[in-house]
Amino acid sequence: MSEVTAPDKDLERKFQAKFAIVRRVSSTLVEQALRSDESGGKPDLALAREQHDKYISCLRNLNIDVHEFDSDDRLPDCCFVEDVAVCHDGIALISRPGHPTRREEVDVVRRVLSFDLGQKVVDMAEVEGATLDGGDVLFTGKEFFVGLSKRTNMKGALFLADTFSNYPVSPIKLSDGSLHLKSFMSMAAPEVIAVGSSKEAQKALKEIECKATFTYRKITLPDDGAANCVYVNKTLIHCSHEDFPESVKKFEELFGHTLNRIEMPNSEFKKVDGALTCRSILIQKKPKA
Ligand code: M3B
Repeated sequence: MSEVTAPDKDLERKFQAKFAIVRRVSSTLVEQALRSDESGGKPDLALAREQHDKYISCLRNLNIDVHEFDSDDRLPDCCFVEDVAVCHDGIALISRPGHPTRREEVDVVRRVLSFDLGQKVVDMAEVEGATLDGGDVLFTGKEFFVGLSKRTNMKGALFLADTFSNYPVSPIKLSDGSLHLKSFMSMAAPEVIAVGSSKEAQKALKEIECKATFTYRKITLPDDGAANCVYVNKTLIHCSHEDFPESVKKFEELFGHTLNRIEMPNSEFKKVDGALTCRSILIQKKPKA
């Protein structure tokens, strides 16, 4: 046997967070945030802010020290901080977001990661033509999968592979219709991938199964949107039953009371392609000086 599986405690540690970065919701989100279509209607600003406050309190209740930044109305998508940095093991990769209107979102986040949180910052801006959105990066605790999408290109994926050179990194080609890899999958627990039922989701999962270095269990949910959840500090934060009743039933069946679960509403962010992972950057800890 050549592959030695990491003991549970080491793996669990990859899903622990002491710090988080979040950013408040811009009033320009309603009209100007990017969205793939208008089918959901316009987000209600007050409700979006209420939902984000709830999310932030939830992180605080999990003992996470949350660094909360003001919104900037020139940056309608700035609350979706996940897309601008990928942080693991004391390293912070600052991305070049794939969409030009989002490029300036990185500045505030780079500053806090470096000066306040002591992370080693690596900047994608140094590589000509590389782009990456954090929403395309699935970290399993043991390896990375990076969606190649409208927002993330091969140069971006290769830069991530160089940055996190201790881990296997596999590019996953997304269908044209998909926004981000994490639009339809994420980690529901260590070694457990939650995935949606759509053709695009299943196709990406197939490619992951082919390329993976390690093995995972999967849970298949009826709704793609519900497959974006956050596992942190031994707690699964997932969609609310108002948003996705069938998928919540599935979470209940599969995890019951074996896992601490929290329901989190996301209806207003969904209208502009936002999900639960998008709304924070989680950081394990400050590296020792
Ligand atoms: C969403 C950006 C929305 C822009 C996140 C992950 C999957 C469905 N209006 N960004 N990271 N996407 O969410």
